[in-house]
This record gives sequence, structure tokens and C-alpha cells, in this order.
Amino acid sequence: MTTYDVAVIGIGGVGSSALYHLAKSGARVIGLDRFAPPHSLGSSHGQTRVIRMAYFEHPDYVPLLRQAYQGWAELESASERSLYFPTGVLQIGPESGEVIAGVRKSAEQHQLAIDSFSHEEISKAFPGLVPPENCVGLLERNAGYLLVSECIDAYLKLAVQHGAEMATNCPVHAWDKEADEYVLQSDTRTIHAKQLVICGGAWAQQLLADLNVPLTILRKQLYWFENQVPHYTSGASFPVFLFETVGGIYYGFPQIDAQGVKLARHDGGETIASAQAHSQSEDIADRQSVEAFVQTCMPQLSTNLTRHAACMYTMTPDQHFLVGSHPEQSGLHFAAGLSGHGFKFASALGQILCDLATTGQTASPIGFLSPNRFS
Ligand code: PYC
Repeated sequence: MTTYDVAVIGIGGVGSSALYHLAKSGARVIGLDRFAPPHSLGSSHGQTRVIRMAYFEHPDYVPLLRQAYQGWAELESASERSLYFPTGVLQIGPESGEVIAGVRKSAEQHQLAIDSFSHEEISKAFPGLVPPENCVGLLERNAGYLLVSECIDAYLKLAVQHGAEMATNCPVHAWDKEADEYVLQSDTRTIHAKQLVICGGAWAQQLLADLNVPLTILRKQLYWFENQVPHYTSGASFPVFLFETVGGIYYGFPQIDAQGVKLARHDGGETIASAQAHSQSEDIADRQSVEAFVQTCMPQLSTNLTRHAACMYTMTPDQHFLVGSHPEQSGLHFAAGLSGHGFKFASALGQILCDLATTGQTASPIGFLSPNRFS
């Protein structure tokens, strides 16, 4: 019988990175997943994810983002693949809104370069964008997008090259701690491991229920719209964008291929009871809201849909992540509740989970993400 040093449950965004870092550190590691990543059934698919450093959500994320940028650069170098595209990220909203005030606060606190645009300057600098009245823009040039499935694929391939094992299409139904080992049960296998890392995405609601932090699952819609004009393309240096409007928060990406411009709504979403209730079905009200945004703020973009997808956000009560070691179960470490803004951190979180599983500690500043804040 094999006893692994570490078993990783969930090898999507963060789990694939953890698997890679663990295998590279020399640990005997196995990654398990109920599907076969990269796949389209969870939270890490749909072509692109935003990456930005002047973090409106909270300045405490910035040191982790510095680590994450470095981690993505290392992945690009190790895999010889282009995964990060620094198009810049333009954030637009009222001066006193959550987004603009939050970007300014993080930029000031961490001396990050951002360029400011008045309402009038936005449309001149970015033809095709019509911001709502009273909005300003902040452009962070050291920001852009990641190719989401390619990142996971690169991590998994490198993890295997470093000796990791993978068990895909292998849901873990239960685990127990026997003496000093975790014993995991799937339909077909029993797996023994000294340490357990849980990166279960929306399945963390069940896998980490004993943390007693309520996790809400939102079904979110992604759209690709046909584009006929040059302004909205990466070739025209169009940036990733995020708009805070009175109607909601909308974000999107420059056109990078024949599918057109990807757009979605960051707030809202349909609450579902569990990850098992997820489906790819459309949400008509959400689509109408995104179309109305296009007609008002990107009026030269067509509303003909070329592609639609649905993914899940796993929300904590305060929309900040849960990262750390289990307060009562020694040897159990987790990253969960990424609340719709976590993928960009996967390179750093995988290293942090590796540190926790192999040394019991990390030098990365994750204290503000401890689940203890809810107790
Ligand atoms: O993580 O930056 C982000 C993001 C914006 C909209 C959805 N996710």
C-alpha cells in the first residue's frame, strides 16, 4: 500500500498549481478530481481571467499578487507557453465608488503605477467606450489577462513531469483520519496520505463544511459577442475593462479570436443550493442586462452572441478568500471561497499550500484570509 506525502482534492486552478509545487518540491503527491481538468464544469474555464495588482477589494492582497505575478512568469518559463497577456486593465466608475476608491487606495499604499482619465478623456483614449456620466477611469498597465485552461494544463503537465500522480473522474466521497494518515474513499480507490490539501472550488461547500463558514454558490454567465470594429481588439491595444455602474459591475476582454468580445457581469448571479445543481443553461435576465450595458457603454459592439458559457463563484460572507490550515484537523490545508476573483492568485496559492503541507508554515501574508475571522 502506498502512503502519499500529500493528496490534493480538486486539481483545477489552485489545485493544479499546488500539485505542481508539491511535486517539484520532491513530495510524493497525488491529485484527485471528480472530472478531468481542465474542464468546463466548475469555476476555471471560459478562455480568460483578469489579472491586476492595484486591488480594489483590499490592499492586503497586493503582496500575494506580487507573488502571483512571479509565479505566472515562472510557469510561462517552465512550460515555454505564453499565458499572461499584459493588455492593461481599465477600471471605470464613480470617484467615490467601491472600484475607483479601492484601486486608488491599493495603488497609494503599495506605490503602484496607475494612469487617471477624466470622463471626457476615456472616450478619446479608448474609442468605442462610452462611460456613464460622472465616471472616471484608472488604467493599470501592469495588468491584463491569463489564459485560464492553458494555465491549468501547463501546471498539470509539469506536475506529472515532476512525478505527481493524478486520479481524474474520481470523486472523493469521504475521508477519515486514522492514526497519522488521511484515508480517502472514492468509487474505485482508497488513498492514504500524510497531509491533505483541499482546493475543491464549489465542492468546498461540502468538503470543508466543518469550517463552519457558510459558502454560497452563484451560477454566473459568460458571453462572447460578435465584433466588427477594430477598437475592441487586442491588436488595437484595447485593454481588459471593468465598469462599476448603477446597474451593476460589468467586465470584459479585448477580442483575441473569432469568437469576438467576451463580456460578463461580476455582481448578481443565480444562487444554487450546491455545485451538483450547476448547469450550463442561460439566464435571460442576465443576458438582457449585459446587452443593455453593451448598447450604452460599447455601442459599436454587436449583441449577436457567438458563444455562451456558465461557471460558478463560491462566495464567502465577506467575499474574501479562505486560506490556511484547518484549526482542528492537523495536516489539512485549504484554499476556498475565492468569491469570483481568485484565479489570478492560483500560482501563489499553490506555492502557499505546498509550504503549509511540507513545512507547516508559510512566509506569505495570509493571516487576513484565515477562517478564524468569522468565529
Ligand atoms: O478577478 O478581476 C477579477 C474579476 C473581475 C471580474 C470577474 N473577476
